[in-house]
Amino acid sequence: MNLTETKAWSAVLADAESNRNFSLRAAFAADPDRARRMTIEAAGWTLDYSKNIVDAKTMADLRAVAEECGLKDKIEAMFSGEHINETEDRAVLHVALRDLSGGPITDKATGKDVLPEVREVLSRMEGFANKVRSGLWTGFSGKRIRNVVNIGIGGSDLGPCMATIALASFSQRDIRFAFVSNVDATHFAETVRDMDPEETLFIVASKTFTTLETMDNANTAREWVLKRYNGNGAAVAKHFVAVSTAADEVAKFGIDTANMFGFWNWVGGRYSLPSAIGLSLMIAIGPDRFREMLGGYEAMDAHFRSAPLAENLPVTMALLGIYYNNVLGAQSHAVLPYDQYLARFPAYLQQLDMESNGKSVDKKGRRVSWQTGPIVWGEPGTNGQHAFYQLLHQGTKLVPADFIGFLRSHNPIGSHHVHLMANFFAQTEALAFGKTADEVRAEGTPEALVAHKTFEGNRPTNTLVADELTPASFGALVALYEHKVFVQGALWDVFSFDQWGVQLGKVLAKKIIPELTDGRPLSHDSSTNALIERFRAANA
Ligand code: G6Q
Repeated sequence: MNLTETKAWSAVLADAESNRNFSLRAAFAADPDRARRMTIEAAGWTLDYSKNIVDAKTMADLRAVAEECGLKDKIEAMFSGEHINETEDRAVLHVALRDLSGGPITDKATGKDVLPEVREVLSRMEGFANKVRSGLWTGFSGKRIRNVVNIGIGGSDLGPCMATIALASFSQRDIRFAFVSNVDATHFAETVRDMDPEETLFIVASKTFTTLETMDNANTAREWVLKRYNGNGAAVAKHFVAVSTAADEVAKFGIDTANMFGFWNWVGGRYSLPSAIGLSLMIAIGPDRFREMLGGYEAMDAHFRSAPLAENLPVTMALLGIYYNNVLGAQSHAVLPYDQYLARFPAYLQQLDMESNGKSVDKKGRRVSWQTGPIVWGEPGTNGQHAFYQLLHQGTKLVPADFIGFLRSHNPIGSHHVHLMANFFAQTEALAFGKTADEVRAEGTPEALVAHKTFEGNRPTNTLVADELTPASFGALVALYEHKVFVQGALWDVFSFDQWGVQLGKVLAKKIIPELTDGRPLSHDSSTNALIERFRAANA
């Protein structure tokens, strides 16, 4: 059942109708307790959702929609290993990757408890990470590893890249961490420019080990290393390890499968950070911190699974998003972290959310008549303020936004953190309450400027706060968004764990590759033909 088929959906639509003139100023004035009532906590995070343009009745009706859609059962189906990724016939068990204490968790198809293997890989990763960190693992010529370069793309890049930046204050600083993803050789060339191959360890991260971009970059990296060792292939084993599910392909590349860290087909790429895909992160922050991160994930998982809908953080954020997306017509959702360490978090969420819920057919394959996933975007505060916030405050678009901040800074220098957080608090206040024309006039503003200086307010925001950015709070934050995406996909009745939409372009590119390098006749449309001809001419 999708959200529009529920009985409660008409109540939600009626709420929106009767709340057409909803005013956050009026709502806060009428209820001094609003902020307290609309604040919930879990796994070290506080969500204040009081600055959303909803009242208690709308929230209750949205929760009723979730109940009717069978959300609780769907959550249980995921946690209990059912094959909810039906189009790929797979279980969806990323929650097993961070189940440090419980279990068993059974993949329903195989009847096998997946946790023993999860724990075995985790401990092999720990052994390896410790060797690299301590200098026990060296390059082929005996030099200490100073650079760790993860080669991967999509889910095999965005998670570890984002997380290594996010947790940089916990990382071992005498090793440099870099991420090469783009098939554009510039990415590889510029990344390794100042690196010594003898001091560089490549982690080739690819679930399938056949991805074009990753294999191109891995092959180029192998040539770069071998050039230093005069073509001695024995060097590969010391400078390359793999994270993959495909042992044969890994061996073919020349990597010793003893240095391969596996994961499983029930881990989706964009959900794979807490698997072996996080190896680069584990080398950066160390196994203990990595486990703390898994603990943060696990705490949010437990909250998501057991908390009543009204107190459930991921569910609440998901329902608010649905209200804006499906009722009020918002097309996008902004994520605005007020912490430089989370600079890549919006990019990470773009994949998590848009690849999961950017679908236009329901689970039965019928074209949806309701909106599905929003466009997710954002930049760290305060940079965004000096760029696109103009549109947030005075534009014609409804852009719900999540403001994410920390009470304490890892870099408590001068007044920076006070200035940062003052802006953090000021922005949601300004967006919610605006500034009326009368208030503008009262400042003596000439009448011709009043309209320009007026802020209508009622621009909805969530505020998410934790004490400090730690591995645990970070893990909980990622899990929060994973589960938010899950809830939305469940109510939109789409398959959130496949990504067929990325296939067509890949297949066409494979066809075009030889066409760019030989003179074979072209049979595309006139636009594509002409563009290919131009490339041929320029490279003749
Ligand atoms: C994520 C997607 C996708 C995938 C990449 C890399 O959910 O499946 O982004 O992670 O295409 O795939 P490989 O790990 O197989 O190279």
